[in-house]
This record gives sequence, structure tokens and C-alpha cells, in this order.
Amino acid sequence: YTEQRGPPADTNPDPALPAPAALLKKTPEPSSAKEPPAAAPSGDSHENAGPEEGVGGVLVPPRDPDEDSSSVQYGEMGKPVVLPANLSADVKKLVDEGWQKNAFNQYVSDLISVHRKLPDPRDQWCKEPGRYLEKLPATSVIICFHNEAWSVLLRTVHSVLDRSPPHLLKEIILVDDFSDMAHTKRQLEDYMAMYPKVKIVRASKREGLIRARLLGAKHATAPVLTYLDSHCECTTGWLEPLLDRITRDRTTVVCPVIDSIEDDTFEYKGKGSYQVGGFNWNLQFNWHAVPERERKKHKNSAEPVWSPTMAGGLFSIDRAFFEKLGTYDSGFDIWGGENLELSFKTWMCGGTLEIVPCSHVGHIFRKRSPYKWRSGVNVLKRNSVRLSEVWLDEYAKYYYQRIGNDLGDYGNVSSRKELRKKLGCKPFKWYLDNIYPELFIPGEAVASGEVRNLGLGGKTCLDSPARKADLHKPAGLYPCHNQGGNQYWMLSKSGEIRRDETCLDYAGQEVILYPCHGSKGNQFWQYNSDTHLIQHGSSKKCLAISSNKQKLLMEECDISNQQQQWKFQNYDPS
Ligand code: LR7
Ligand code: MN
Repeated sequence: YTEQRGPPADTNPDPALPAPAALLKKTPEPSSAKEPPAAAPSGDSHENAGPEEGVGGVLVPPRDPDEDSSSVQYGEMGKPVVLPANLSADVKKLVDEGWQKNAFNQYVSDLISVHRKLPDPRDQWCKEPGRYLEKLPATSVIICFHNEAWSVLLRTVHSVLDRSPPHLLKEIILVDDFSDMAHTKRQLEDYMAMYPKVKIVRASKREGLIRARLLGAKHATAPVLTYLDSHCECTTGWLEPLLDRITRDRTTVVCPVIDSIEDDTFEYKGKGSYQVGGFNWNLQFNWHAVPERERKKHKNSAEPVWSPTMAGGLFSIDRAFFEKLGTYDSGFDIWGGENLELSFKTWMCGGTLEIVPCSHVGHIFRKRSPYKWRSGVNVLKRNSVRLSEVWLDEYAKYYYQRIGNDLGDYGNVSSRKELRKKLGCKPFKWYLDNIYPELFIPGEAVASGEVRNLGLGGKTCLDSPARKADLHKPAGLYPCHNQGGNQYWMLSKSGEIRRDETCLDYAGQEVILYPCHGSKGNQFWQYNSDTHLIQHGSSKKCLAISSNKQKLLMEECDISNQQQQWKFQNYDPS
């Protein structure tokens, strides 16, 4: 990209370049003449003012040298906006504050038009005439937010207004989940007054996104509900393919392909390929390649594919079917688990969950959650226990093992169990066998739980965070804590030492975690419960701990060396 070209910030800024503030004030492609500017009116609190303050021509706007500088538009066609490295102290402060409040670069978002154009990531197949049914139902788009940045919220709303055929968009329902940012109050009302399709619903206390979504559904009047996070951008043609699937079968729940909007540059990264949803036994959602058995069903890769789970934030569902499924469990608090609940019951209670590759919506992926949760309660765990109690049958124990079998207070789930019975939903085993056969079942493991070293006092356990970012990093050691989590390992029948989808892997350097490949080799370990040695298949070396208990080692095997001796929890080779 050429955006970073241009003079460094502090050397003779080009006077012809418009200041960001000037850009903010013009609306590049107004859909209505009376449209107000995207930027907050000046005089409002800091968080809305963005680059209006302290800019003074210091910031060098990213620019294409061939372009007339008066028409520079940040982030158009989804291009990244890169701030110069040497910002003035004032601007840097604004940038930092934006990150602090939102966990994304709000300053950059404020520079970008709320109507910016995006690339069209669709396959040609999607655009063929007659691809979609002529008569489609309208939808209510429900967007819940808690303290969303002004420009980001507006861009979400405008991308829906600008890129949905008017007759298919009944209304947009903005559910304010008790935000306290200044712009979420009167200013939002005033702005949206220009758009009769936009309705604002306010929660009277912090509900969390699950109950906020239910509140939105209560106000919705269209036959189809479409949910979006409050930091999305819809691309051309996003809606028709979703509605088409639901019209053909009212029990189909559909998700767009979720493209990424970068948290720092706001670059729109349209994915050429896409993945389907899964989960692990910590009940965390994850993405997978489209399995072979699914791939084989389709002639064209743009056809909708079955997905075991959904990410949660972006989907359309027939309202009556959603109600039949008992919507969401309103006992779920703040965030998390509701996506798996809806996924499981969709499949188990007669529906189908699909990813529709012709529909692309961007989402800002953040590295941390910027808002407050609840203090003192592990909200996610509570939600996940409710989910397990109602839907997981005999498989719930695998999750419980991960949380040290401490279920905590998860409230009452009897009405949810009642609902499942009333609907006559299939068992979770059916779901695993038929919809998600890729998932490794811990019950099929030879051992599961901690892997304790018997040397140096016998208090050291094999430990690894095993998060995505830690893949390929050395596996570690830590005092045994008996809480499951990062010390929960499984020895598979085929000799893998697994943490869900990742396996202990030794290629001659360090012992690392690597996605399980199922073909033994560097991931093949032999455990002898008499000698307590863990011997690596290909190198024949044995796993050991260093004398300072800090490092995993691979050594020549020596039965008499306690630092090579391990005990697998729940070892049962039968
Ligand atoms: O208390 C709250 N009240 C809210 O209204 C907390 C959050 N919210 C809003 C928030 O403003 C946002 O619009 O709820 C939405 C989701 O919150 P995020 O964006 O902080 O969460 P996320 O994108 O990390 O979370 C994903 O998982 C969640 C589990 O509960 C939800 O299902 C989110 O909708 C979901 N997001 C997506 O599916 C987008 C793709 C991410 C992936 C993979
Ligand atoms: Mn989100």
C-alpha cells in the first residue's frame, strides 16, 4: 500500500492536505441532503471529538500521490489507514485514549467516512441472475451495543441502510445496553431522527448482550430477525443470500462470512476462503476448515455450507423459529455461551445452521474486552454451566472436568430443560456423531487431567496456555493446581498428548504445542505406567523436567531418573 507515503509528520506538512477535521465534516456520499456529519458536534466530551482536537495539520493523512489532495478519503475501498509514527503529543494522547476506551483505534475510525465504500468480496456465482428467490421477506436488523464508539456505531448502521434493498429492511433496532458514553444519549436520538427506519430501544439497567438481544426481538416487527454486533460493516449484497435460505426453509439459521476489520488500521480484509464453526470442551467457540464430507456435497464453493456452531454475533433467523426454540436462555448474563446454546438447539431441535459464503459482513476483532463485566461472578462459566446442564447430556462432565468440577451457582434451569423436552430435541450424542464428528471426545482418551512429574517433590505439572497465540511455543511447567484448565491433558489411544485440538509435538528442538495432525510422527508418545516414562516415538527420547522446574527437556531415557517420571491422571488403558 502507498498510504504511508508522504512527508513525515513534523517536516513541512503539505498545506494543501486537508486536516482530518475538515474531512470529518464532509459527508462523501450522502443518501439524504439533510444528513448530519458523522463527527460529534464540537463541545461534546472528549470521546466523541476525536481528531477535531489538537490536529492542526500535524497529522499527515495517508494519501495516494496521484489523487487530488482535496478528495483524499481515508479508508475508502477498505484500505488501511496508517498513522505516521511520529505523532505530536496531543494527537498521540487522543490515539491512546481511543484505544483505551474501545480496544480498537477509534482515532482512525473517526477519520473514515461512515459511508465508506468496501470491496465486493463475493464469488461470481453469487451474482448470477436468478440466484435468489424473487419474493423475500423483510428483516428487522437488531444491533445491541454497550458503549460503542460513535463513528463505529454509525458506520455499522449506515452500512445496513446503504447496502440493504429498502423493501427487505423493515427497520433497524438499536438496543442501548445501558451505555454511559455521552454520545449514546440525546445525540444518538437526534442523529437517528433523520432515519425513520432506525428505532432506539434503551435498557433500563445493564442487561448484557443476551438479554439486550431479547429486548430487541420484542420490538421487532419483521418476520426475520438479523443480529449484528455494533462494530460491523455490511458489504454489497449481504442480505439477499441470507433471506433466500430462510425463505426456502424457515428452520435454517444463517450466518454471513465474517470478514475482518483490522483493529488498528480499519482495513477491511475480505476473505477469499471461509471456515465453519466448532467448539472445544472448554466450551469455547473456534473456527475449522470446511470438512471434506461437507465439501463433497457442493459443486461450487460459494454454496451455503453446514456449520456445527456459529460465532454468535452475526446471523439471521426466522422469528417464529427463534421463538419456537425458546429464543435465548435469559438466565445468561453479559457475554458468552449463547452462540453455542443457539447452535446446539438449532441442530438438535430440527433446524439447520449454515454459513452463506455469498454474504460478507466485516467485524472488528478485538484483543480484549473494553467494557466492564460483573465483579465477583465468573459470568462465562455460569452461562456455560447452564448450557451444559440443559443441552450436553452425559457429555457435560467433560466441561465440568475443565472447571475442576466446581459448578458454582448457576441458577435454575428447569424451564429450559422443560423446553427441550417439549420440543422433543435429539440427544447431544446425535449432534456429535452427525453434525460434529471431528470433535475429539475425552472419554475416548486413555488418560485425562493433569500430568504430574514425580521428581523434585512431585508438585510440578505439564502446563500450557494453548491459546492460538501460543501455538508453536514451548509447552511449559507450573505447580500443579488441580483446576483443569491449562493443566488438562488427554492421552489419546493413538499416543497423542492433547490439549483439545493441539498436541504435544517434538521435532528435535523444543517440545511445543502444534495442531494435532493424527499421523503420529512428532506427536507420538508412549507412556509406560510401570516405569512412568513418557517416551517420544520417533526420537526415542524421554520427557523430563529441568532441575529448576522451569523447563521441559528431552533426554536419553533413564528409568532411575525421577525427573523423567510422570503420572497421568485417570489413567485407564482398558
Ligand atoms: O454487556 C454487554 N452488552 C452489549 O450490548 C456486552 C456487549 N454488548 C454488545 C457489544 O457492544 C457488541 O455489539 O454485544 C456485542 C458483542 O460483544 P463484543 O463485540 O464485545 O463480543 P465479541 O465480538 O468478542 O463476541 C462474540 O461472542 C459473543 C459471545 O457472547 C457474542 O456472540 C458476539 O456477538 C460475538 N461476535 C461475533 O460473533 C462476531 C465475530 C467474532 C468471532 C469469532
Ligand atoms: Mn464483536
